Amino acid sequence: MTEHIYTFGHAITRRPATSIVDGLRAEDIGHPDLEQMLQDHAAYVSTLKSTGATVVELPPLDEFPDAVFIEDTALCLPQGAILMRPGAPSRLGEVDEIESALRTQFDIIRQIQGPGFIEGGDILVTDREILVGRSARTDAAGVAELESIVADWGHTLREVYTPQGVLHFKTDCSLLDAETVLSTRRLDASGCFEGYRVLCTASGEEAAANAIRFNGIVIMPAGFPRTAEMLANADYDLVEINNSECAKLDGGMSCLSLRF
Ligand code: CIR
Repeated sequence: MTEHIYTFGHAITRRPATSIVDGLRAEDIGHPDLEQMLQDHAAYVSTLKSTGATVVELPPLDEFPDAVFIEDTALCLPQGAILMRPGAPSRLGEVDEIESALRTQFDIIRQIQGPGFIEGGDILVTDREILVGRSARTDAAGVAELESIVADWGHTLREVYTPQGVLHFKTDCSLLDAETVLSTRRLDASGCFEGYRVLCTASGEEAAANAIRFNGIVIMPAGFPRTAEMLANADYDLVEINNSECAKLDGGMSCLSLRF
């Protein structure tokens, strides 16, 4: 396969802990069931592995209920890894926990020092640029600090906006290939994807937008048949994974791994 930003040899995941019932959520629609989440997580890990990637599986962290959503703690780029500074106070300590795992994989590690905040869920990396959505978790100072780091590595960063009331930028979009993104209509309406081919989630299926392109496959949450059909018709090789439990905590396919 040609090398693209979605060509990955590695991923890091973290198993959900029993404390997952205390995870952050915008709206309480019931406690996640740990057993079901563990099953879904195992299916996710084996799907990543099925593409030939090596997957590091980190142990649960009971003191950090949201630590399974590991994507928010770092940004991994071909030149090195950058430790984030989560805007959710209860998640700040997750960064120290991921640092040691990243040190075994990356020679170069930089860190967002603050005072700004930024979470990985707000960052979409495409072949041509890094899009960062300001949100309730990612502020202008966090974006500016990331920009100064990635500029040294030759990346262009573009600041965009996460729709009001949406947790992260990537809650509402994913990269499908070098030219194409999957987006909700509300996010696409902001104009942030001008120059890309945009496929929009079916109405009522907005939660399907948090998918990931991982090597040859697109991993998406199960239960969104019209969006899945559209993607299959567009010739993407889909794997659907149950996301009922992570969805109770506003999490989805991208949040569950760091990919590099
Ligand atoms: C949180 O509110 O931080 C977690 N419950 C969900 C994080 C989801 N992460 C992501 O979309 N990258």
